[in-house]
Amino acid sequence: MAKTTRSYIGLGGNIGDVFSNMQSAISYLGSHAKISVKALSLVYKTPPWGIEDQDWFLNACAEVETSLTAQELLQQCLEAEKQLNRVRDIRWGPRTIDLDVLIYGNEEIASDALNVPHPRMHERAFVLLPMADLNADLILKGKSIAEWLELVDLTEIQKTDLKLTL
Ligand code: A4P
Ligand code: MG
Repeated sequence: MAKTTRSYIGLGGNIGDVFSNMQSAISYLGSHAKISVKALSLVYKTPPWGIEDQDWFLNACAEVETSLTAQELLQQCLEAEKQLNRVRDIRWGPRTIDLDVLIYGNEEIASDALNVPHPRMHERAFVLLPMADLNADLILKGKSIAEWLELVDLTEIQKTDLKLTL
């Protein structure tokens, strides 16, 4: 592979067999010649954030190395969602699978189409906890993932026994 960038992808969903959808999304990304999936977090069961009147989510994160640009990587994530029959209707609403590009190297990009680091990740326990499995020392907005994690409410989140595979 040419010069690669380390990136972190957040996976979440609350409709249907979310674990199977997460695994399929990871396989889809990993099958791309320019994406190598390096590590996977544990899978967590998390209370819905934003719109609370919906089922609980499963959440996880993946560490990848890629020679794609951030925009191309997002495109692959959106393609994976499409393959898994994601229907977009309600913002923050129920979904079969949601893939977010959380971090792309040290790049800071702020546009509607692509915003990295993901603007809300540091305040979301369902992102920080799986991110800490992969890289608790990673610095985001001046604090490590471990430090951000101390500032959020983890009481309701449950670790599952589900194991994603590379
Ligand atoms: N977009 C911009 N930046 C990015 C990025 N870094 N990664 C654009 C991915 N997409 C990005 O996304 C809409 C558009 O955002 C994309 O087409 C892309 O061009 P979307 O996935 O259709 O919208 P969304 O996910 O409904 O909205 P948003 O604001 O991304 O929501 P979040 O922040 O992803 O929250 N509760 C729990 N417990 N667990 C969850 O996983 N997820 C959400 C969704 C709400 N509550 C949750 C969870
Ligand atoms: Mg999203």
